[in-house]
Amino acid sequence: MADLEEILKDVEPLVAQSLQAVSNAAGLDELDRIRVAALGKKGSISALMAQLGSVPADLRKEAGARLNTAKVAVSEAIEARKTALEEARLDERLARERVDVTLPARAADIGRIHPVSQTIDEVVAIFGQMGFAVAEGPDIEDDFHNFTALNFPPEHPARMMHDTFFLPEKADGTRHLLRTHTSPVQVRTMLKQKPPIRVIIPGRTYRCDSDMTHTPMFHQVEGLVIDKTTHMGHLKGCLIEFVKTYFEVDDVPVRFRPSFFPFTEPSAEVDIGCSRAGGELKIGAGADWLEILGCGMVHPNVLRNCGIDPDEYQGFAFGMGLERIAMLKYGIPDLRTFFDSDLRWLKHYGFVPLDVPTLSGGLTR
Ligand code: 2NL
Repeated sequence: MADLEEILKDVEPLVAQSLQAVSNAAGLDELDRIRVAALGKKGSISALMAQLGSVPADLRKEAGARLNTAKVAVSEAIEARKTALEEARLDERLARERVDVTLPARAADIGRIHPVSQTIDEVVAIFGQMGFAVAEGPDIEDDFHNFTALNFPPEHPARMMHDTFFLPEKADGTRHLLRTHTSPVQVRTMLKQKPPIRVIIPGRTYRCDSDMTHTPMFHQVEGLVIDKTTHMGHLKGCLIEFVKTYFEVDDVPVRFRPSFFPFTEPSAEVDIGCSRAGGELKIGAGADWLEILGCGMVHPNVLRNCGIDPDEYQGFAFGMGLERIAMLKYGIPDLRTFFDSDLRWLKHYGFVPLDVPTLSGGLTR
């Protein structure tokens, strides 16, 4: 009569040997070989199980239970070791592939921001800080929004064919046009929004003009402030603040020179001090003046045309050429190169995309 201990004498050493091998396993491959050697189809523990058939019936149940316990013990040890090895492998990989997300971005060749876009971003950052919102409107306009509402007299030369791009005439005799300034967006803003209003409008503008200093498409930024007591002092303070911040100079002389626009009264052009010593232009105190923008108090006719009562409200407006102020700040000598799509030019005068202009972080780095 076979006795139970006799049948199972090999089990304990086998389990001990397997557990030892498992805890010594240095890698997942080795661990898998140990699993196959013990629990695989031809494994040592599987071989013992296969002999259960020849165990006397009265001992078979107990022998089976003991063998199963052995199998579970080895199997659990393998699983635990596997988890530990996988975690160690993951930790090692995480350490090896660690990325320092606080490092500055590399100025890799991911393109450049065009100086016009950079200048728009800077202007928006400056006026944004002063509480201005950005407004946009269509490039294709009608006569009312581009001229009539802005107090242009019917025979004003700017309305002429040779200054304005007109679209083909429609059946009713009217024709659309490419906006000659961004002012129609201010007209639209006043028509749909109750004062107080504080907006700037950067955008494309079009004039039938092309020579050394003019391109048929160029960019403007205009600003508009309307409230009950807005006055010329606000206009001056606002624009002086802009000039100092934009050109990054504290002591820049600013001069307001009387001028004329149909849509403002009084009107002024703004000059800033500069020096041209040795052929190099420097913004700031110096012997020369440089015109940079036009401005004035919004004409009462314009307010009326836009549904605002000039006896209750008044405001100021200003406009400047973006390419011009970009050329002055960044020393770009030729306007027409802005629109050549020359990659070498863009590489030289463009800006790295991740250096977004902010007043706290600096407009330009
Ligand atoms: C310039 C001068 C200017 C304005 C633009 C404006 C707009 C409205 C009403 C009144 Cl809706 N004024 N805009 C005012 C003064 C000057 O631009 O030299 N731009 C390049």
